[in-house]
Amino acid sequence: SRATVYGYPRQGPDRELKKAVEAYWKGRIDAGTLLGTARELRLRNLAELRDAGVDEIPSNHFSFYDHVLDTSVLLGAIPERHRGAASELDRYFAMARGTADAPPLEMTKWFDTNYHYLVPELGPDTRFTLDASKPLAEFAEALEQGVTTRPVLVGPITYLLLAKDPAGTAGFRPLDLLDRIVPLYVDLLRQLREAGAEWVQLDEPALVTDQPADVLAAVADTYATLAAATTRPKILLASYFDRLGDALPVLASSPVEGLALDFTNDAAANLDGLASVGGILDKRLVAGVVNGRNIWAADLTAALSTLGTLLGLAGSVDVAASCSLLHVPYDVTLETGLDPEIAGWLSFARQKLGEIVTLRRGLTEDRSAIEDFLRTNAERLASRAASPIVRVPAVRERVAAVTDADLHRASPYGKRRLAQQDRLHLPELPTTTIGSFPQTGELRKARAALRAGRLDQTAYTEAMRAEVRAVIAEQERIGLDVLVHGEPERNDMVQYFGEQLTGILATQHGWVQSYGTRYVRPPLIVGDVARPEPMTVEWAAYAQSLTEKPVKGMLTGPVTMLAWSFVRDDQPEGDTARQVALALRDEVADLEAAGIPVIQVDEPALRETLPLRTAGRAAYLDWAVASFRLSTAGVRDDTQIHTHMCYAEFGDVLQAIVDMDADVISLESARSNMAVVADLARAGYPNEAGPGVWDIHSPRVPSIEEITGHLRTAVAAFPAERLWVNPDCGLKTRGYPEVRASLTNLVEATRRARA
Ligand code: THG
Ligand code: ZN
Repeated sequence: SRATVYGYPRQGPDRELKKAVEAYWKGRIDAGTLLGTARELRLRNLAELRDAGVDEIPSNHFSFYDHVLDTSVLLGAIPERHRGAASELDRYFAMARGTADAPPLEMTKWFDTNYHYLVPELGPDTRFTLDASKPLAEFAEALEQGVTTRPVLVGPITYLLLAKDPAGTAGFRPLDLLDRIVPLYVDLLRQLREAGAEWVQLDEPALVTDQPADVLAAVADTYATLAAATTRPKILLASYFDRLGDALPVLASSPVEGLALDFTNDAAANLDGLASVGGILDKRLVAGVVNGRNIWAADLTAALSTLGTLLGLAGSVDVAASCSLLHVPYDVTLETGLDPEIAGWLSFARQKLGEIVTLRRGLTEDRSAIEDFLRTNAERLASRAASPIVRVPAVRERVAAVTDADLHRASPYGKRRLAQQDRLHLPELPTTTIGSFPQTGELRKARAALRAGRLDQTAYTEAMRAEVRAVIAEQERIGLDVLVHGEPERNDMVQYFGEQLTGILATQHGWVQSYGTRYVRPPLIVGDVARPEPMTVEWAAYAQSLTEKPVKGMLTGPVTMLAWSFVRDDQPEGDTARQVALALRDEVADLEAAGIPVIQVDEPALRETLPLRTAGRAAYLDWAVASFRLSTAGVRDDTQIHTHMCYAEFGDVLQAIVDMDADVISLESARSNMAVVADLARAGYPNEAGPGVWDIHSPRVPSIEEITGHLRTAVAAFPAERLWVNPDCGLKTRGYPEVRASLTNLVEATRRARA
C-alpha cells in the first residue's frame, strides 16, 4: 500500500507563483526569472511531499495558469487568433488573458469547485499536434532529484466534454474528435514510458456526472485503445468529486491497471458500487478517503475502517485525498491568529499529507505504530464535537422555531408592488447599479495605511464616509433612480460578512486558487452562526442621509455565503444555510428600521452550487430557496427586496428564481445579448427584472444606441412595466471615467426609451 496525492497547492506558501507571473506580465521580470521561480516551487513541493512520507509523488500538476489550458497546449488546440505570439509562454498567457486584438478563451467553473478553467475551443476542423514537453520536462526534473513520479494528465474524455465549439456547428460535439486525440495520448504514453514513468494518471472527473450510454461506450473504447498500446506506463484512471454511478462497471471491466475513486461524502456510495461489480481484484485501487475539498481534520479511525473494507475489494489499496489538494489552503500552522484548539480541528494541504501517510502506515504496519496519532485525532474530533462554538443552543432553538410563515412575505407580489410604488415613486424603467463602485487608489491607500497602523480606525472610517459622499453625489449627477453607497469599506463580499458573524472564522494565509493568478481566502464556517450586531446599517443609513432618492442596502445571501466558504461537515448544508439566513434576516430588519427602503440580497452562486448529479438537485434547490426567503421575507410590504445573480446557464434554476419571490432580480446578461430576459419571460417570471445592459467585462464605453438596442430586446421579451435598467455587476473593477460615461449613456438611453 502506498500514500499518494493527485496534486498540491501550486502557489507556494506566500503566493510566490502569483507574484512572479504578475511581475512577468508587467515586464518587471523576464521569462527566465519566471521559469526559475516555477522550478523552485516545484522542487520545494517535491521535497515537501517526499519528506512527509508520500510514497508515490505526482508530477505535471504544476501550472502557470490552469491545467485544462495546459492540456490544450499539450494537444496543440491553439485558436488561430493566439498563434502570432512572440513566444510559447506569451502564447499561453494570450490564450488565458487575451491580447489587445485577441480575446481569451472563455473561463468557467471546474465541476462544483471554486476553481475556474479555460474552456478549450474545438470545432469540426480542429487538428491536433502533440507537444509533450511540459509533462516530460517535469517528469525529468523530478527524476533528477531521484524521484520517479506519476505524471498527471487530464484524460481525453473529460477534456473533450469540457470543450466548446465557439461556432456552435450544428450536429457537432467536441466528443466527436475523440479519434483524433486518442492517438496523441498513445504517443504521449509511449514518450512518458521511454522517459522512465511506471505509472501515469489520467483524470476523468467528468465521469462522476450523469453520462449517457454513448459516452460510456466511448470511455470503454478509449481506455481499451490506450491499454492496448505496446509501450506505456501502467494507467491509473482517476475519478473524483463524487461517485461514479453507471461509469463504475465500465471502468471496472476496462483493461487499465488502476482506478482512483472518491470515498468521501456521497461518494462513499462507491463502496457499494465496487461491491456490486464484485470488486476490482485485478486492479490497484487508489482510495480517496481524506477529503481533498474541505478543511476538516479527517476521522482517521473511520477512514481506516473504510480502507479495511476496501482491502477485500481490490488487488491492492493505496491511500489518497479524494481529489487534488489544489482546492484547500496550504498550511494551518501559518494561521498563528487561530485559537490552537480550533486549529487542531483543521487540516489544510500539508496536514492532509500527514493524515494520508498515517493511514497508509495503519494499513501496512502494526496498528500500534499509529496509536498515538489515532488518540490525538480522536481527542481533536471530540473537542470539536463538544465545543460551545460549534453548538450554540440559542441559535439552534431559533432555527427550530422557524415556521412556514417566516418563509413568506406578508402579502403577494401584486399588493407589495402597489405599496412600494406609493413609497418609492419610481419612474418607468427605473435605473440602478448592482452595488459596488470603483475601488480607487485612494481607497487602497487608506486600507494599506490602516493595516500598517499609519491611519487609526476613526480616520479610516472618515475616509470611507468621504467616499460614500462622493459616490452618492456622482449618482445624483448622473441621474440614477435607486442609489447605492458603493461598498468602499468592503473587501471580498463573503469575507466581509464572515468577519462579522460568530461561528465563522477568517484566515490570514488560507489562499485558494480561483483562476489564474487570482486567489480567495474563503471564510471557515466552524460553528453555529449568529450576528452579534448590525453589519452594514451604519453605512447604508449614512448614505441615505445624504440623498432624497432611495438608497439600496447590500447583503450577500445565504447560499453564496456557503458556496464561497468552507462549510462545516457535521450537519446538512441546509441547516447551516438557515442559521446564516436568520443572521441576515436580522440585518434586513435593522436596515428596514433604519429607513432603508430597498434591500438587495445577492445570490450570484445559486446556479453554480447546483449539485453535479441530478439526483441531488431538488433537495438543494429546496434549502437554497428556503434560506433566501427566510433571510428576506420578514420585511413590510413597502420594503423592496432585490436579488442579483451573475451570468450562468439559468435553465435549470428558473423555477427556483421564481420561488425566491424577490420583488426585483437583476441578472448579468449583456454578454448573452439579453437571452436571460426571454428565459425569464418563458418561465412566467411574475415579478420585476433588471437585465444588465452594459457588459462590464468589455473595456469599451457602451454607446447610447448600443444600450437602446439592449433595451429594445428586453422590452420585446418582457413586460416593460416590470423592467429595470442596470449595468452588469462589477463596477468595482473599472475606473471612474468609463463608469461615469457608461452610466450617463445608460440613463440617457433609458430617458429616450421612456419617451
Ligand atoms: N469571493 C469569493 N469567492 C468567489 C468570488 C468572490 N468565487 C467566485 C468568484 N467570486 C471568483 N472571482 C474572483 C475575482 C477576483 C479575485 C478572486 C476571485 C481576486 N483576488 C485577489 C488576488 O488574487 O489578487 C485577492 C483579493 C484579496 O486581497 O482578498 O482578485 O468574490 N470568496
Ligand atoms: Zn453578478
